[in-house]
Amino acid sequence: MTSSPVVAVVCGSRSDLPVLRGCFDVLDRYGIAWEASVISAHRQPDALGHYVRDAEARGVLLFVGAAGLAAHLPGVLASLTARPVIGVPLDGGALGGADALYSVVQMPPGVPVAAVAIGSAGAKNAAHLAARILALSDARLAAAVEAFRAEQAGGAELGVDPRSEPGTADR
Ligand code: AIR
Repeated sequence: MTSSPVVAVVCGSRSDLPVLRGCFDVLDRYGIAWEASVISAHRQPDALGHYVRDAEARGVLLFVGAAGLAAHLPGVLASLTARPVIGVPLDGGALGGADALYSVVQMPPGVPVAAVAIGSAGAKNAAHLAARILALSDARLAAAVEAFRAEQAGGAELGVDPRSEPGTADR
């Protein structure tokens, strides 16, 4: 990325990075400059505080926090910054991501986190939501969001024959 990042994606472990691929791809598609870091709110709490202050000073406008298990990273990010925080709960353990979802979504009043779906759908939607938030003050991005919506709306298929779809015969 050549321009200064406006979205900072932070995840709790290197093991989270593969599922975040969709987030980075969507940010790229919108032409949003982003940076990614691995900082655990539990394992590296001091580093997280330093990072958020530095990122804000460099012009980051919005944070995405992604973690599994007891996923406190988005909430701690929201405690450290007044900028919008989107939280992505990840499926990383015995509870199938429900543990992370509850950890991300059940924030106390006054410390908001915009929680998205568990896993890769949420990772992609974190980027789409970031684009919509940033588009409020960015005409180029607003046009890109509308272009995506139009493209997606063009995907409707009328009169499909479900019997010709592979893998549906035994359901
Ligand atoms: N995690 C790391 N620190 C705090 C939390 N909640 C999460 C990571 C990852 C999971 O714990 O976000 O989803 C397992 O991390 P690891 O490093 O053991 O693979």
